[in-house]
Amino acid sequence: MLIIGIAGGTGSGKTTVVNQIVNELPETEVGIISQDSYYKENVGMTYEERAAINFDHPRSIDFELLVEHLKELKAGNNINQPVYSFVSHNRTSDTVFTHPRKVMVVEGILILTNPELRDLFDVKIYVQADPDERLIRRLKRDIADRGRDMNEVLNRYQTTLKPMHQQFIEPTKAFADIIIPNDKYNTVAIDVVRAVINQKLNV
Ligand code: UZR
Ligand code: MG
Repeated sequence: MLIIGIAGGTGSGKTTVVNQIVNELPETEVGIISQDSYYKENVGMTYEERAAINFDHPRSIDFELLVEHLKELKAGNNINQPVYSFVSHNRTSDTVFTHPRKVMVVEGILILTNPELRDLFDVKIYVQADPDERLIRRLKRDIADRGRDMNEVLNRYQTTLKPMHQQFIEPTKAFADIIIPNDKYNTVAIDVVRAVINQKLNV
């Protein structure tokens, strides 16, 4: 199994890069796991308390479970992935039955902050985008898809997203094997990653 970790700040375009990498690959050979599914379960908290959680700090992620699940997949076992709700800010009672695949892609803002997880990745990728581009994308997405308003997004960006990015996310670029610029000139970087994957799939 080839495990690829893809990190990068919020709005850097991780999802787009993941899609660019996996499109053209046979669906049966590739699985995608999102860090978003592994936010910790917030037991005994009110909605207001949960909404106030710093979701951009490494301690908000259940890395223990994510590491355990990846090890299970690597050993050839199936897992039940948790399902997280951004609306209630909590883990739901649903799970997603997930099979091991030849290539597993793990994506999320904080996935390169955890040493155990880093050790499990065969290839570590960081998606690089300018902060203003990231803010623009985050603003558009949170307003269109997550029911937030402009003030809320801008406040959160200044008070939480930006400092957490500088403290925890940006420094993990140093762990990356490949840094992918998220713009129209990234085709070479994407091709390199695809070549690594194809080599693995052909053996
Ligand atoms: P990406 N997030 C939420 O908005 N609500 C939640 O319940 C859990 C997470 C956000 C989180 C982070 N921050 O910036 C973002 N907040 O999801 C990461 N607030 O997702 O990598 O797609 O930007
Ligand atoms: Mg995303």
